Amino acid sequence: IRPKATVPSAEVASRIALPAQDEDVATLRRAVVAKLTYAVGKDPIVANERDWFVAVALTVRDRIVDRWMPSTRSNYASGDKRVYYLSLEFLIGRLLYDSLNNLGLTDTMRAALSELGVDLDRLRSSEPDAALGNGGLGRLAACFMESMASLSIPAYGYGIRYDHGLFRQVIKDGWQQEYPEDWLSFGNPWEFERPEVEYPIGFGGSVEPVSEDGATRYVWHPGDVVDAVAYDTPVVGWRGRHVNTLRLWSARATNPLRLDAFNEGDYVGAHSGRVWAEAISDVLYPSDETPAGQELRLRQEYFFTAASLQDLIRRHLNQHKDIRTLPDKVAIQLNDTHPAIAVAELMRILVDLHNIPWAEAWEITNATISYTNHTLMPEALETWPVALMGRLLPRHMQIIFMINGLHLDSLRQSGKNDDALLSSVSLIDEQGGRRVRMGNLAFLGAHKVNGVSALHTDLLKQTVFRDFNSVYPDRIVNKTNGITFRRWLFEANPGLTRLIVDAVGERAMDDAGELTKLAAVAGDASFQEKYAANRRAKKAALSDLIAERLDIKVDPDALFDVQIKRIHEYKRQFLNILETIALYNAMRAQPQRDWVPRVKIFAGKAAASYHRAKLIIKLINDVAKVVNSDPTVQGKLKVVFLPNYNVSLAENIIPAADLSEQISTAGMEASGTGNMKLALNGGLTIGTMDGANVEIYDRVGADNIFIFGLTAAEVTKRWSGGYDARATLAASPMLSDVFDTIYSGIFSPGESGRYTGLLDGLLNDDRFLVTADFDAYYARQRDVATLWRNREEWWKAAILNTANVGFFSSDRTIREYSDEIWNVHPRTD
Ligand code: F58
Repeated sequence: IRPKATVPSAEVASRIALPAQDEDVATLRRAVVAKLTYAVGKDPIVANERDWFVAVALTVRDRIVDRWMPSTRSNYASGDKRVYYLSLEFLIGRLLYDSLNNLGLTDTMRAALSELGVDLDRLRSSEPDAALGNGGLGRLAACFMESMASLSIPAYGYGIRYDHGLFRQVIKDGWQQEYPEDWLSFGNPWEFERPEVEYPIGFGGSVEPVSEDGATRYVWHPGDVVDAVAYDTPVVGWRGRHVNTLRLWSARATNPLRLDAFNEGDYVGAHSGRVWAEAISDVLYPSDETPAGQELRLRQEYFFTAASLQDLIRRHLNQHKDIRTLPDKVAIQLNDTHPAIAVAELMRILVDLHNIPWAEAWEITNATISYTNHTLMPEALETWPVALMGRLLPRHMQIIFMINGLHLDSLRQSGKNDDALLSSVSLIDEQGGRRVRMGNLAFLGAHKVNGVSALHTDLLKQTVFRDFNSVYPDRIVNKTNGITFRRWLFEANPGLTRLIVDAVGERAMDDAGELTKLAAVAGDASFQEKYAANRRAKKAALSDLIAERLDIKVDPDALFDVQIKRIHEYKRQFLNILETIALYNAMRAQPQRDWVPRVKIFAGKAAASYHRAKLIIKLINDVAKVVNSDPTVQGKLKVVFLPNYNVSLAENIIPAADLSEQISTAGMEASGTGNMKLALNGGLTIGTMDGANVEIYDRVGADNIFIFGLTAAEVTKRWSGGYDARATLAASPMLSDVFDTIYSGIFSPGESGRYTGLLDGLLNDDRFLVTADFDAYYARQRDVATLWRNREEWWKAAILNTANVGFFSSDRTIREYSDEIWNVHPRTD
């Protein structure tokens, strides 16, 4: 029997005093030494950097906890609605500076440590990145958690505490290799293990119909059960005003050891149950190339969704007693379809466990859940074989069939008999082996479905959810993504932050709208000089990092041209490297010309099984090798691929970027958020009219962004007209020259055919229209060089970017979700 949580009365709570919040250097210094001594168990004389980091993190965590308790208590006291953000990914990065800055303790802590002979900036690098996400989707969840805390919105993030986050990328001879990531190997000082918060999660087994009073109830008898154990990380908001909880689940076997097998000498077999069960929270994004991998992924999805629902319903019933009031007190946001099984699970809980009639249960479910879509790419929309779901989650499969039957019947009854429409809105894809469409399940189960940029939302309405949109015209809404300025400006670029505050005042740190006031000084020579000096310092630091990691010397005065994101064909790193080769050819043909010196910087990971993306990484590295050692382009062109891109590396690159590459095929990047981070830090965008680029363009103005290429509508037209890349190639001498250079084998000595497949692939089926956009991209890059020569105009454009992107604060995004989807209102505690 687990101890029951008690909710203290307001009177008792008010008697539990919490420590004072303003601290001086000496107090903090003593607190750190006490942690080092009593919690880490180390004498300051022998403590290493890691020990100091842990001591500092624990000291900071105490200060967060001091604010966590009142936040939680006031949530209970007010009875306000809570937001539950369900996400299979939280790409958090490091927390030390995030926490210190939000608590306003950075300077005090720096001074305290310096009295102890410890350098805070060096400690920072001892913290491993929490890389519990792949890319934008996971990072968005982390930004949202920070903004919800900053806006005092009572919220929980729910996800999985992976033992191993996103793989560590090593570049060996130009090829990507993947190694397991080990963020927990020295423990995690930010989290609290909650062994008492544990829920059984069933899989497989059978469903038994039970007749009761003339009605039939269904009882699921799972074949096996895994326990979900909670780990809590407090998330502190800006100025320490409010603290929310990120609750991540770890899988535990119900019977970790078979003693009989052990005693017979089968030491490995004795643990096999544990290994199977705990595989669920072992690794982020297991490869879904094999059926075993697919099954593990579905297990992960159900595991964390079911644990989260049990947890939030327990909390709701403790506090409000009546499950029928769920939609008044709970908003569940599904971050993509990964937790979409929540629709069936919530129905199961309501109907099977709480005896709520089906129709009422459906109303409750629909009013509680909402869903965010992050992609239009058909291959990225999740579906599960009916056979797999029926075996792993037999009751859920029945419920999904039931939902689908009622849904299709009601459409038919309302006169919508069109077969094409019915089959497109069905939860089951009947073509080529029956599969459950998780996007359709999420759509149907949600009262609101949102896209992540204006363009993406429009395209959702026109493409994947066209028929759904005709049936439920008010369901799809737009919520353009955002980023937390606390991390992506204040922490990553303190120099720029100081400049901003000096120019427009301290309020800019609380209200991103204040940034627009910077426009007044965009043309001011002395402000430009300071802005440029800050950039120069960040570029010098990045140059040092490049020298240290790659032994490549780059000139901090060159134009830093940056493409940092997952490596994917639609993001078109390929287009960028083709343009690099064209520029290289042009420089070699006319070495005397007055070229603008450029450093092409790439970073990003390719999915382990994505061979073409890995070949593109190899091509970038092969080009780098040739270009960087060619004396003809010395001082003019360098190519750099920085390995193991992660949040911390992004924090180093973004403030040092002059040019931001956002060059996806129009219509394919749902939003992008790196584009916002770079623009905020004054990197000018070269990009297509895709995702949030469109909205960045609207805000910074045509003169301060370099747009090129086909629009989304033109892309569709090109495809439908049967695009012929060979004809494009024949018409472009520049591109033909680039192809010839690669075919010649100069980038692949000893293996001249290494890139033949990649290039032929473009010619035979250029799905991402790389060849179609090449000439326009090359030309736009020359415009970039022209503006670069005009230093005043360049800096003016950069400052106007910083000034005009306040809209992309995730605080704005979260306010919109709160008002239009969740119906929650920021607290004022
Ligand atoms: C990204 N999706 C979108 N998916 O590509 C990007 O445009 C958008 O800005 C961002 O979401 C936030 O809305 C994304 O990052 C993934 O990482 C998938 C997760 C599941 C496995 C496959 C990748």
